Parts: sequence; structure tokens; C-alpha cells
Amino acid sequence: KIDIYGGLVEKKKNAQKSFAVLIDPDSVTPSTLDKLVTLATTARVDYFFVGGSLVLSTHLDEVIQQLKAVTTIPVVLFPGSPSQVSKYADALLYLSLISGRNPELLIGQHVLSAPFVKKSGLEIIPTGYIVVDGGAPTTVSYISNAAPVPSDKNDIALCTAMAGEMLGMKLIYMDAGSGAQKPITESMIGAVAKNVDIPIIVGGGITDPEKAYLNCKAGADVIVVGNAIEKDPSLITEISHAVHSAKAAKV
Ligand code: 1GP
Repeated sequence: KIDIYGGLVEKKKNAQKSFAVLIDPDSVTPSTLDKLVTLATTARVDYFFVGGSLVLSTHLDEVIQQLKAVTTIPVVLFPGSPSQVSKYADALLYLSLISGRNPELLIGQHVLSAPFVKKSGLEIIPTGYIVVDGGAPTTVSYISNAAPVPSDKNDIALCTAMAGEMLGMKLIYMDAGSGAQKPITESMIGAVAKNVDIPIIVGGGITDPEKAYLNCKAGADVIVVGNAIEKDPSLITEISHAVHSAKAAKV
């Protein structure tokens, strides 16, 4: 069995950066998924994240089974709701929306789904989820019914991340929301990275290799890209290269 979290911690020790491709089960077909996997394998993508704020389709299990059948790239669930749990994945980001003040997304949904999540046998990774304003309202900011962190308030982001770490979260996920007009600034990523020791995932509105590289330099450990790759799958190769080349730049 793979130890996803252990691997992330190990990579962080070595200042090694990872690239995760986000798959929205609603926007893939078996044939687009096949092409994506081929590209991702060649580009040495580190993880597939699967999920979304709104998953309308009911074929989550099938999508993950198809992935597992053809690739050894680990599959990590990034659930928008407790229904997005599949025993076929390798791990689950157990998200608590610590930037919001909606009790349901901080703890309520977790209580209701706890027995089911535990029974899944998945590696569960407690994750402090911080949603940052991405310019225009994103699906996550609407669905969560919680105000995102203003994009220029680095202090709020860093205090939220520090609190999350001290509460025992194992990861921080900073997200400007899928398709964000404005991705998270490097200065905010840097402020958070200087104040927590746990690995930091950054995503939302990243559309080019330069931004991915700069985010890694600023302190991101994992870069997540969904939308941009859906539009142009060939970006996988360039972004993966940019992320992996940022290793030496950190220290
Ligand atoms: C969204 O962080 C992810 O939750 C990825 O966002 O689809 O904009 O790449 P994009």
C-alpha cells in the first residue's frame, strides 16, 4: 500500500515539488481520460486529484477504476461533498474549510459521514482547506456559503494556516477556486509557507508553467491544475517540467 502522506513529507524535506492534475468526473469521458493518463504518465505527474465542488455525475467509482487500471500514479480524492468517497482511490483529503465559518464544512458533514469514511479503508489525510478570493465568485465560494480570504490579506491566510497546523491538520490546501480569474499571489503563499511546517497544496486559476514555478519558489509543495488542462491537455508536460525544476530554487 502506498503511503501518500509519508511521501509528501519526505519530498518536502528534500525541497522536492509535486504536480497534481485535477480530474472533474463531470468533464471526462473514457476516451479523454485515456489520453490524459498517457500524457500524465509521460510527463511524470505525481498525483491525480479527483473531485469537485459540484459533481453531478454518478460515475466517480468508474473514473477511478479506469485510472487505476492503466496507471500507477496515485489517485487522491478531493471531495466537494461526503458523497465523493470511493474505496478505489489511494487516499482522501479530509477537508475542513478552516477559512470559512460554516460549521457544516468545518465539522458537521464529517460527523455525518465518519463511519462511512472510516469503513472505506482509504488513507485519510486531515487537510486545512483555505479558500482565497479568486476575483469573481467561484463555485467553491458560492457552494460553501462562507466568505473566502480576501486575496490581499496575507495575515488572515497565515494565521488560519497556523491555527490549522496547531489543530493537527497534516496539510494546508490554499485554493482560489476552480477557474479563478486571479490565482493566489506568491506573496500570500510565501507568508503561509514561512509560518507552517506541513506541506502546502496550491491551486485555482493556475494556467501556465511560469505561475506554477513561481508558486513553488514561494513555498508551495504541490501545484494543482484542473481547468487549464481540460482546455489544453498539452500543458501537462510544460507545467510538470516547471514544477519539478523548481526543486533547487527553494533553499
Ligand atoms: C480547484 O485547485 C483546484 O479546486 C484547481 O483549480 O481548475 O482552476 O486549475 P483550476
